[in-house]
Amino acid sequence: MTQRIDKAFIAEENAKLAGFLKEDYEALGNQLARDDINIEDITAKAEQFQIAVPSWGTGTGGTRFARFPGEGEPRNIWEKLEDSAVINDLSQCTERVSPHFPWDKVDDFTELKQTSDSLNLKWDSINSNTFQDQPGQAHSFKYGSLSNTRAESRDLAIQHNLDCIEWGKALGSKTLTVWVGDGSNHPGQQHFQSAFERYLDSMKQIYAGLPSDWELHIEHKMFEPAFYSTIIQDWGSNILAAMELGPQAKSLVDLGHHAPNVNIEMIVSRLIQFKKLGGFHFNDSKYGDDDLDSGSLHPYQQFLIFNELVDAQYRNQEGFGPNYMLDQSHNVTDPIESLMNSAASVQRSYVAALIVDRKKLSGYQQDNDALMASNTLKKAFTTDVSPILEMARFNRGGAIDPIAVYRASGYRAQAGRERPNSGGNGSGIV
Ligand code: PSV
Ligand code: MN
Ligand code: MN
Repeated sequence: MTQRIDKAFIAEENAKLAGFLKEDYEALGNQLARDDINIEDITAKAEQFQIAVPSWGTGTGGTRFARFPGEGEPRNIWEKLEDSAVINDLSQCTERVSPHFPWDKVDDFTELKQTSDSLNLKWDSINSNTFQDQPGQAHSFKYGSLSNTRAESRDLAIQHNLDCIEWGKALGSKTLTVWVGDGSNHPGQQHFQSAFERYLDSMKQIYAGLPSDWELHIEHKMFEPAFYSTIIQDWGSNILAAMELGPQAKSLVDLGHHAPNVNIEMIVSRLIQFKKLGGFHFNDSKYGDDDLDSGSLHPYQQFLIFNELVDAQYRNQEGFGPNYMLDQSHNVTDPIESLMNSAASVQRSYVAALIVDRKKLSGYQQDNDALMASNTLKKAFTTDVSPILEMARFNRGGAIDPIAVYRASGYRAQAGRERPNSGGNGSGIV
């Protein structure tokens, strides 16, 4: 097993920065105190924040043109867990891993659960995969899975999702996330209503197999792989499906799955209002489903989403408690570094949203003072909350500077030696 990063080593590296952190934390504490914000309260909340890592994100991603494998990539779910443990040891906010079946090949789920326990990791939402055929598959998903015109293909897709629930039970998960690429590439290829009816009928069968304490998350995406129409193309179709299925069905928002310029934070607000916000796949994008690192392009959008989330949290909105997860593809960076950076970026948006002066904001909204309302949000967004994030990690035994500690540890080079024949991320994406 690839050597974990030693706790003593993390402590040694932290000792080099602890003095500076104390100074910066004090300065920020004084600044926040002017607005009656107690920095310790915010840090305590930051320490509670968790965002799941996708198992497939630990391998190098790629595009349909090429993939450039990185050194020492994990070759299987066990090695993906090792890398996930390193991410969590340093970041202290990623204790859950979200698996993708059958990309993650598992014979013995009890053994897998024991391994994750030993690494202090838990399991987040189970992702099913009916968007590609597996070797030897009896009935193809070429023309769709849950909405296929042929019952044999639909039944296979339904059964796979029911299997995912069983595997998830063994791992202690409580959520199934269903994303399908079903759709059409040519006008006229598909009868929109009949296809949606078939999809709903299949989803009802999956919903019927859901344990009472589970949720079923439906993920929408505008296009790709279908380039003319997609069955669950936006949050409208998504919430319709979730409402049709019942209270355990909710919508999942992947930030890269909307039309350009769509107001995602407003979609989030609507879903919250109707108790249908299931969770998130965080990433960033410039053109489409780019799966770039979270907050690397649109940190303000990410903050505005958290502004809605924190607002709902403070209002104790009924039925509110979404799953947070990263869903990214790392083509040119070390996936461990990108995932640590991204988790911290999302956590930063959360913390910045916590320091929004909500009383003032509400007053400005009431008085239609657009400029001051906007400035209230901007003030929180532009406050550098880094010392809070650093202190939260430090207090929990993580790294003040996760990337620096990771690089100094030599973990990647060691993984390269121990995983000589890596070169596949097991995701099937090339
Ligand atoms: C589809 O683009 C998606 O966002 C879904 O969440 C899949 O499970 C994942 O990407 C696969 O990378
Ligand atoms: Mn996604
Ligand atoms: Mn996607």
